[in-house]
Amino acid sequence: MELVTAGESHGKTLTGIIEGMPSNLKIDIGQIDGYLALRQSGYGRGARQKIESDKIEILSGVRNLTTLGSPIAFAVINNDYKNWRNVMAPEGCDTGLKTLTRVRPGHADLTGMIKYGQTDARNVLERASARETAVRVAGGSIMRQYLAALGVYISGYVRSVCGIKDENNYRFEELESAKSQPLFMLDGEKQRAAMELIDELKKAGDTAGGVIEIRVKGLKSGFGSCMQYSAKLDAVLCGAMMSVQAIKGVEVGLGFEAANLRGSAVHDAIYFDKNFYRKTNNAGGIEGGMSNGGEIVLRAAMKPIPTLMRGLDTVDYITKEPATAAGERSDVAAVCAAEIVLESVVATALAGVVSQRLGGDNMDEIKERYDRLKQV
Ligand code: EPS
Repeated sequence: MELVTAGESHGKTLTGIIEGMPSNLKIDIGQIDGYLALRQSGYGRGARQKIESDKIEILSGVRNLTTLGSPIAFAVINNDYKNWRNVMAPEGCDTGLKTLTRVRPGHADLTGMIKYGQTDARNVLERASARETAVRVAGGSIMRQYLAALGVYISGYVRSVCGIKDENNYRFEELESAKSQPLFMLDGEKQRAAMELIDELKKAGDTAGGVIEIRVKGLKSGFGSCMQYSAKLDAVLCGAMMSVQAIKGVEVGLGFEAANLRGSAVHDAIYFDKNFYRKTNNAGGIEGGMSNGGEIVLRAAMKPIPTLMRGLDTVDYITKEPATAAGERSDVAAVCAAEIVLESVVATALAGVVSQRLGGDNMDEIKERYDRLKQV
């Protein structure tokens, strides 16, 4: 099962197609729209979010709120297109408008212009923009409903913003309450400090990143593979997270911290009492490239957004003269958006892994196969 996306940031619409979704999955459109709204929320977002009000429009593959087993096509309309028609229209427009040549450090602008043979970074940045994540959230929310039908749930929260860190550990059931917080943080004091910092950065025309933790509960053991490198579950999930705009680092379980500790302090000892069990989950639910039945714990580091209102030093692509990088409007921080996007891409990647192992054409068949799996 996979998701393909298309669409430019200020184009007509973002679209997605899911291939391989089985039939008879009930679709909750309200829930999908809920995640789309959450992706637009969060302290530190910029002016664009006041223009957009993202909703999914399902175009095919679903009848009477139930999947048919055919490809599911869907769209998220860009409200801003009406203001950009004369810049972006596929049928003809003025490509001399809204050109960008003062290439922004940290963006796709410079390398993309050379690679795609462009003299205007607009032709690159429109697709590289994180606006594309709206349709990944829409698709990921459908994938999430497939996983939930099997009892697999995904949640997460923001762990740090620009170095202000929450060092606490939380139970899975506590995570969902983060979504009603302004920065999706669970430590109120740290969140207040982070909001103050965002206010300061906004005044200074600067930006912030952060660390996001994503957890998966209820996945049975044995998903992924120790037999072929490309099928390792950690490789698949981390690859999906790294595909999100602005993500520069990922870890599983103890992650980078494991490198500082001895083996005896890292590996989760195995016990038996009717079933196998562990007292710790430093592995983050994945051993040997396979889920081990424990909760999956993933973290991702988001770099500060590279469009700064104050503009960084750069060079104009055409004149080759020193310049200040372009910056019309920008988010100061988009860590909440990234949290929802990361949950969504993990859902999509995991649904792919699950469907590869279970196969099946309709949901009853798939649930039966999942229930029969031999467990650790
Ligand atoms: C983005 C720039 C901003 C962000 C955008 C990502 O858009 P604009 O150039 O229209 O002001 O708001 O993100 C979204 C529109 C979104 O929905 O997340 C960029 O350059 O990546």
